[in-house]
Amino acid sequence: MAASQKPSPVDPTPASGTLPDSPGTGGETHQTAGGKSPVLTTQQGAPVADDQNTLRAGPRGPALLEDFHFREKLFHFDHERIPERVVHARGFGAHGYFENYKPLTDLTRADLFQRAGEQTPVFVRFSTVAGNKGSADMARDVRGFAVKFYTKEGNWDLVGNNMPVFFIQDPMKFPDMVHAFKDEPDRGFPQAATAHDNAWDFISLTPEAMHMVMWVMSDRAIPRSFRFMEGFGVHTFRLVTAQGKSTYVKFHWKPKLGLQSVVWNEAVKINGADPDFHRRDLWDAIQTGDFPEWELGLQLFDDAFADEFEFDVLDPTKMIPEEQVPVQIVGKLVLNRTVDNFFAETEQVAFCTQNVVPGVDFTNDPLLQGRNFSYLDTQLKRLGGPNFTHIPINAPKCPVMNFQQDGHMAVRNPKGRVNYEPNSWADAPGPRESPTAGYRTFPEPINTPKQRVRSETFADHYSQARQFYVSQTPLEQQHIANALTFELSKVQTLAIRVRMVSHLLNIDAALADTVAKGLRLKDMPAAAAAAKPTRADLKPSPKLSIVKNGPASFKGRKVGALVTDGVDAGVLAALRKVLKAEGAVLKLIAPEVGGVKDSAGTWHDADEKLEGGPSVLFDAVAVLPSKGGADVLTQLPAARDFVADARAHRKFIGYAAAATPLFEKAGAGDGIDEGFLPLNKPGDADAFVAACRKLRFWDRAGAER
Ligand code: HDD
Repeated sequence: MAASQKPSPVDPTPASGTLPDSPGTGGETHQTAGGKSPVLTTQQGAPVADDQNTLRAGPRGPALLEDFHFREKLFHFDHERIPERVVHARGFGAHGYFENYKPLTDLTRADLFQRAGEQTPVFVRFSTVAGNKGSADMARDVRGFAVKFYTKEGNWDLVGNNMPVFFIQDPMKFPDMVHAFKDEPDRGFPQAATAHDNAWDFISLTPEAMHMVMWVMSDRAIPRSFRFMEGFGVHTFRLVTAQGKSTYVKFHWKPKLGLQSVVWNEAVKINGADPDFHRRDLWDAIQTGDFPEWELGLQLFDDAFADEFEFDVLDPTKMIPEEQVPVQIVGKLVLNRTVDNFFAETEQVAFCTQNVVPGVDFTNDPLLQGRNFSYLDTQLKRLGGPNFTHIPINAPKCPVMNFQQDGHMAVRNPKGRVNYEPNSWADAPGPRESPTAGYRTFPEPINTPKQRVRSETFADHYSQARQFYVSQTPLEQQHIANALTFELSKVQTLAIRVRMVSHLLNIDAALADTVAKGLRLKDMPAAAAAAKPTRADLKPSPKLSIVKNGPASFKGRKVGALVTDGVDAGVLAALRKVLKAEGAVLKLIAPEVGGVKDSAGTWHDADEKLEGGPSVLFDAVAVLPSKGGADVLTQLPAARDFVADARAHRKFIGYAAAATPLFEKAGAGDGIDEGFLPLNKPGDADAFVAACRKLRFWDRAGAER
């Protein structure tokens, strides 16, 4: 059987396509139940005759060691797993491009920013931090927002988060922080949660964490979708021009669809109803052509600003309010392609903060400097050797020319005799460095003693925590207090709870009071000793609130319509039409997954059976039973929960008049407020969808569940 050039069915990276095709089995096919299939082979390409039975001595005899197909199959299976990331293990990636709006030649020589309209391929991986690979998406946690730009002058990795600050100032503390946050070592739980003693013990002994704590206890830590959250490069970086001029920069990603989060009770229920909520959302959006977009924003400043700013721009626990240094939009990021293979791309992608390109440089932020060591180091363990840059998802899309060679799994091997420089091989000397085209580090003068110290300028731990808190709407402040109360209520050691409240007193007295009451502390502790007093004069920054920075439309959001047989055909059609025009999605939820027949006798397949499609999975709901259908729904606990949760989570609820008995049964009967909108005739759909643009009816009376 002759080998052919066609790719074999096991070609690991069809999309990236930089690996040589495996020879396969000559493209021979077999007729099978599912149509024509290529012939199954071993990894060595030998065709397989029987993949159902091991080779054995007689039908009931022992297995034979000679069975190379079985041994190879099991050997490969036994080695399928690679170590999961020590943090950010659970992630989801997608391909896309970055489009530069205008030349930034005055700011940076980075090639991707030189020409208007130029598109640079990117791969983005979103993640949670603490949970393992199989944990649920909606954990209260920071979200990773890592972007790999495949530029013409090498890969640039902007490895950010959805929060602009971090817990610690010095990378020496990173292993302690991560140990404390993850599951406790003796018991192996809790999973993907900081609501336990070790986490809060560490936090309460680390005052520099207080600003980040405010962010993580806010609704930023339970985003509705990756598509509706911001991203931040966190550290101050440098942009450097061809002439060597440096400008400080903070990188921002702004979601085109505005910000949105869920409420905590929803988050808890989403984790049960759909642990893959975020990855499914991103997958569905890209697969249906609703490509998520973010704009890249730059906060630019110079040494003069850095000197006069209230905080040290090298301190990663501080941010620069947008009101102080506006964010300038310079380009957009579009995610338009899901991966072909999760392992090959999302799992094997290796982000390294040290991956910068000419025109982008580091600053002396100590955390950034520490990260530059850690990321390269971790890939060696995770991906098994120094050649992880040969894996297609990590390989630059520009020429790679150097004399590094060999090592495990070397795929990109140079030809010829020369593997060093300088050399005197005139005919093929190989690559040489270029002082003009090459990367040049910004020559920042350094004249300072070597020492292990924390800069005095990093000492104010509470002022920006307060600024974040006072920038929130009252409802968002309540959510922060609730989150702190919940997390600390899971802490079994009273002294830790008390210590945390003593820090909160330095942030906001009312917040400390609410949490202390929520925990029922017998006595209010004294405020924690602070190296610097909290500044109450920092102006609130409206950009820090999610509610104040919501979307302009209901685009990209989902309505779950609970329907029964006899649902009004005209209303359903109108709702579908108006939502489509808005760029939103309608999902039908029915008592049975098969679907329902509408009032005109038309059949509609259901997207979810009621029990599998609770209202927590949607941004707004419509409750559209027929009269007879309402009698059925009132008997179903899941229908009552559907309504009760939607109401408690302050969602907009469109409803047919026939739904009223269900509302009563769900305990929502006398609470029909302006967030409930009638959907009795086709013309009602416009008003309902217009209301949904506000996302939630925050004014609804009564506490959230
Ligand atoms: Fe980190 C992964 C973001 C501080 C060490 N980090 C990782 C990822 C993101 C971040 C998004 C996942 C990348 C992916 O999807 O593969 N990390 C941050 C941010 C930080 C930060 C925004 C602070 C500003 N990290 C940080 C410190 C250290 C690390 C201080 C160590 C000194 N981070 C790692 C790591 C990881 C990682 C251990 C785990 C897997 C990986 O790198 O590739 O090296």
